[in-house]
Amino acid sequence: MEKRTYQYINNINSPIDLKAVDKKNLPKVCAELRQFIIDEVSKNPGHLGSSLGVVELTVALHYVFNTPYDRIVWDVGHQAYGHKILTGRRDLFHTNRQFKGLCGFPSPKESEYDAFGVGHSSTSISAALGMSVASLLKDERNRNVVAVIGDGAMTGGLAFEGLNNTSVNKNNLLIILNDNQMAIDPVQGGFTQYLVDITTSRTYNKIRFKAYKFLNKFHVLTDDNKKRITQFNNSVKATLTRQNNIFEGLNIRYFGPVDGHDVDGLIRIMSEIKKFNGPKVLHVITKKGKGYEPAEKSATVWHAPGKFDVETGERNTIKTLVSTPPLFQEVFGETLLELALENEKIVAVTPAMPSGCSMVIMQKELPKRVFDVGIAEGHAVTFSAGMAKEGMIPFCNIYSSFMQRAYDNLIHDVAIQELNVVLCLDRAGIVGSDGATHHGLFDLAYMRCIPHLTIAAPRNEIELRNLMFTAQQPDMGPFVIRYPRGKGTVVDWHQPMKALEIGKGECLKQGNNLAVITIGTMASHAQPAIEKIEKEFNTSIAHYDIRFLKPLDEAMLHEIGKKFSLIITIEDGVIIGGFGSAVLEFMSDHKYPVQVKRLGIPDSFIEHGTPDELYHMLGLDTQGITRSIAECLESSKSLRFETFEV
Ligand SMILES: Cc1ncc(C[n+]2csc(CCOP(=O)(O)OP(=O)(O)O)c2C)c(N)n1
Repeated sequence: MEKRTYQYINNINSPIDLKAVDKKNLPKVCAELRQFIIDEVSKNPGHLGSSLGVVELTVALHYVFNTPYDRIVWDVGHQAYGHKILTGRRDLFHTNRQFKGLCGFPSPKESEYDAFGVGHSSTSISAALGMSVASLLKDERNRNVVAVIGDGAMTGGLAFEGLNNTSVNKNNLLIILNDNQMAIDPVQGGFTQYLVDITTSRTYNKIRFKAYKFLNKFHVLTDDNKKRITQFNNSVKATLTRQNNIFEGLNIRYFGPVDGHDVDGLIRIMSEIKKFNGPKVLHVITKKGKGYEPAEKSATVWHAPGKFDVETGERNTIKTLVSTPPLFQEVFGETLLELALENEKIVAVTPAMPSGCSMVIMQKELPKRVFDVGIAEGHAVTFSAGMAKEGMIPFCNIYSSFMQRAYDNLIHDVAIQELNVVLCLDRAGIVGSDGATHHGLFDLAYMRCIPHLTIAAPRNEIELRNLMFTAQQPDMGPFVIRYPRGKGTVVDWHQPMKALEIGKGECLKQGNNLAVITIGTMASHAQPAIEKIEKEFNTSIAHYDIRFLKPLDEAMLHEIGKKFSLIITIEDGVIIGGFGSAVLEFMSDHKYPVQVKRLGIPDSFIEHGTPDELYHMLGLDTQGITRSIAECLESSKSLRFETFEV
């Protein structure tokens, strides 16, 4: 690819530089910014379509507002690449999402321009409202706070809670609703249709904007009469379109819809509405992937496309002649369909991730039994509980870190009632370049303490299938299956399924000097380490796969407690309260005189990087596990080492 020269953005190192650009040249700034994002993301993968869609909006925001004093809170933050590039991070952008490089999401630790840390959806209105209210309390009346939220993120309950609260607190919040009719997959739900409806009443919207401007000019748009004006607006709107404006109904002034790719128009309207006190919404219509044809045509694929050729739009999908193990996600998707074809009680629920978790496979064949409920994890769990109460068997697939949103739904709506919801936690463990907000490291610890749950972690694809098969059998109660992102270890995975005994682990290898107990796919990290130590030091190590975190295989743990004085537990989750803690508690409760060394995630948030880099850093790759086993053996004096290099 030819090296491009950028006349404008190469000289923009902060929004002050941007403000120095003549307004008539801003479309050129936008074109360069867009090209820069495309070039960089083609070589160093990340989110693409969303950032392309908000290029003009980003430029306009930094042109109009006085950042970082004014706060811009990006929802999710996957669309903030342009923001990062314009706020002093252009030259570092090639490190985006890499180990020790820029974070793929706004992060206040990285820049004062990143007003609030994000990664999970639908937080922007609540956070920005809090900031706006705090600013008024501190008498910083001239501070503007802007929440930029997509129509996908608007489907999350938290966004509505924020809206509801916005109307009662004194604040100056501006909510920019970035409406592209897409989440990762097409946006689902009534609200998206509602946005289409209000978008079509342009004449009414124009009249109202003019009225606002007029009233504001003569200082009659006070807080006292604002409510009456919005109510009047709503009644006019109701007469004209037989529909109320939901924002105006909540006492939040609504502006728009406006063309989100007209940078000049955006600047004009933002400069205007900035003058109005009180909460307001600006509805902006954009195209996801704008300016790059393949991304415009196929927004789901180009949400996060991996590496690609800028000229041809060809994506770097790995082609190999050698058979490799499939992704856990593919196995989940294929197996779900297979089971659903046999068992008509099975339904599938996803909070807006049908492609990511491969539920699209079932969606294609059995669309009536697949429910994309929007970016609404709490609702997904309670909705599944409702279906289970009526005798269905919902497979509710939620990414492990997003499941944190639905904790009480799991306890209150599923576990207490012992409902047969099969909760499939995708992306458990280290996820890689999405980083701290997305690693699925807490689930083992936060699930283990909930009564009535069965919690399992397959060590390979065949076990995933067997666990799914087991979970859909009658009267299983709440059943959690957590598995990682990416490939497992078994190529020939498509074998007949069989039921597994609940709470039964497996001894993968007998041994005498030390017991290693792993959970899930950590078995494949440990296995070569065990072989290496055994070979080089003439010792014998047993390896057990616990498989079920709950109920624990007590018979197996008694056997281990009686036979060994040294145990190493290995998990891809937090050490505090996780699987290793469960073993430690068990050994203590049963008074076994054993030393339990727990390997897992320490008490800190893990940043972004490739899984290999991160597991290496954490000592959870084969090399690190080898070292830990050696150290353990050495400290116990059951084996003497003069030198040991790993
Ligand atoms: C709580 C939570 N659930 C799911 C996701 C995954 N996710 C990231 S972006 C996205 C779509 C967001 O859609 P929208 O807000 O419309 O932004 P767009 O990508 O269309 O610009 C989803 C579902 C997330 N980040 N957080």
